Amino acid sequence: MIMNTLRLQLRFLVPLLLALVATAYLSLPLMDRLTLKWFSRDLNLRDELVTNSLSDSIADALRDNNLERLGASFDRVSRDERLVAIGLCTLANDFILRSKAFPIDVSCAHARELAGHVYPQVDIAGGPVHVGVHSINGPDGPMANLALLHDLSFAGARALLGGGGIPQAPDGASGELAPLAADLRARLRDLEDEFRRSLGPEREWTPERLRSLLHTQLRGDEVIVVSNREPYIHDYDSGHIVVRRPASGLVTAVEPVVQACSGTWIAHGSGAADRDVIDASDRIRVPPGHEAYTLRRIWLSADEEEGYYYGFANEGLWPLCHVAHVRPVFREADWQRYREVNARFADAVVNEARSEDPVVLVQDYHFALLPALISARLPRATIITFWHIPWPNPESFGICPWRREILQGMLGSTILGFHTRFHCKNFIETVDRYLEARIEHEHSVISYKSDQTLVESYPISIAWPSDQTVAAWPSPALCRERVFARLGLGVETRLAIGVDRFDYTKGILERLNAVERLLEKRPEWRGRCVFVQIAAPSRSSLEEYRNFQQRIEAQSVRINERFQSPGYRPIVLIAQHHEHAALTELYRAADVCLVTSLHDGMNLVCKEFVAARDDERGVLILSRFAGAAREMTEALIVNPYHVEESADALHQALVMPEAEQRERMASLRMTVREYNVYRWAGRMLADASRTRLRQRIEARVERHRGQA
Ligand code: ADQ
Repeated sequence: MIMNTLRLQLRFLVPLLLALVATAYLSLPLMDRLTLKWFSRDLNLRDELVTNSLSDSIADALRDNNLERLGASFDRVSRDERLVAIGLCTLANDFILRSKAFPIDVSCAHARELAGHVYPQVDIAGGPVHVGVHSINGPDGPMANLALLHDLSFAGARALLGGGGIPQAPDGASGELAPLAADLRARLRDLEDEFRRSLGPEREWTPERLRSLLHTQLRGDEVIVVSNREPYIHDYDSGHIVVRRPASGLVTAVEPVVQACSGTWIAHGSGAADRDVIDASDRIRVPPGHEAYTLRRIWLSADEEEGYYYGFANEGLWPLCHVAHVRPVFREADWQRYREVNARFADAVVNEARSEDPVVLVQDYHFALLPALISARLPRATIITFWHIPWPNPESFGICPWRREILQGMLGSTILGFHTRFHCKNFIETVDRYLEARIEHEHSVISYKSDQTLVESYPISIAWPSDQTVAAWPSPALCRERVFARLGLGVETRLAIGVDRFDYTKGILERLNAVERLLEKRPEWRGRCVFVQIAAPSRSSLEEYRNFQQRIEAQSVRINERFQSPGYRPIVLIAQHHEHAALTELYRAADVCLVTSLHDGMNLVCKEFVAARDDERGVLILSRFAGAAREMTEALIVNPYHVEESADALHQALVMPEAEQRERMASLRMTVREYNVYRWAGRMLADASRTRLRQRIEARVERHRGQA
């Protein structure tokens, strides 16, 4: 395990070293100090990880005076083609142990001295070698030093370095630079790819880590978020102003990120009391009582909302991108409103920007045109667009009459994110089909006109609840007691739940069919199993949505009439928005949670359910057509169109032994905790910071070439 970790770390160490050497070769006038610092910092971080992963076994071996096993480990590790040798030295610079290939003419003292250099290298028989020396600490302080020697000559390093050796500041570098510029560019891309892959799950992402990333890699850069839905809605309730949180996966995911990095969030002001709480510039600090960032509200006329939001976005793009067999509707007038509203939000971004190169996070399918509009007016901005819903295949997308304009708009993004690789692949194929763009499949980069867009998957998630949050929750037993009392359920009842917006993509009808089939084929559950569906009304001004809600209501009544008995109704449908605490209570009270989306970019309800179950009880049934199914494989995965399969899964969940529930839930919880929303944002922002760095380096290379 330790050795695997070590090998993994080394894979990323060497490219970074190469980049460090390349940086030195090209000299400081070309690469600024920031660049050097960036490489060194990451190099040191990797070095520390390697040492940390070995230090326990070294400390144990020293304490037990058992060096035999350690020697074998050293030899095994140094069989890696990139690691020349490992040596363990006393604090007085005597060797305790060294692998067979450790060069005879490099002493502990020499290694320490070399490691202190800016370019810590030595030439040995095989070529240039990098030297790192790191302290091994025991409970009472430093115990020994670990010397790590890495080969720098492999994988074409010599070609890049022009023969190896310790890099010198080049005389007349400009003449030699031109052929190197292309190499450098390619190398930087490779480096970015490898570094991105290295940001694996080995360190947990937290708000602090995200904040530190913003402060170190984006160094206080300005962050602006744009979404249609606002995170806080002010409304009137009996003459008083109240604040509501919308039922929105996007808000659930993005809000903790903006809280972590402050900045400005631009969104449509949709609450009846929204205008009564803002300042003269339509701004308000939120969250109420814990002000951490600025919400800037944009006002839309009824006509604009009708055409842009309900029309083009929700009757056109939403069904276009979801395979839920509802026909998309595209109207010319809606398209015009969509274009106008995108332009209005672009104005707002430009007005809000305090610098010429902010980091702008564009959220979702309401703003496909926004990236190119921003890029035209703030060419140095870094635009990260995240598409929260699936991306269809090129044939399906071809239905949209303005397919080219949509794609052109999105390709104004510096980074374009989807939940899964599959959606990225569909997008790249769609661009390939409808635009004349250059696609570098290897790096997942699309070049269109003067813009380059990295298309990458960033699976979204939730903020993992802190220990304090969990400690404040009522116990699962108390939650169960309260929910059962409220719903009038007998103590022996098994409770299955569904939590969704009222949306035809969520598979609510299919879920009801599964409950009906279960009661049909397994009469033992009649009177003993209740399914509670919480559904927040959504987009109710659209006929499709009103019809859908009516169908669900009618279906629930029909199933209840069929199976109810005195004191028993199998289906409880609550068409209401719930506060977060009420949802947590329900998640903690339930035996089973059903997520049966017909198609879903990710789905956060399943992650919220798992996060709420610190008792490791409860069973998740999850549609294979939700993006979440790719990560949450310990759920009972179903095809929601297959009613028999879903009914059987429900039965299996209801009878699942406690030990199996625990095993599955513990594993699901580990996944959601590790792949949390800070990782989602952190990976995107880290990619943005590397892109910004690369662009700065490329601009300098170009300038230098121009001068040469
Ligand atoms: P949504 O389609 O909105 O999100 P989802 O990811 O399931 O779907 O998130 C719904 C959110 O609303 C959850 O946080 C849930 O708790 C909340 N919610 C649902 N019903 C509620 C109710 N009755 N009362 C209060 N809150 C309720 C879109 C995509 C998803 C993607 C997210 C995030 O469609 O696939 O996961 O964005 O990218």
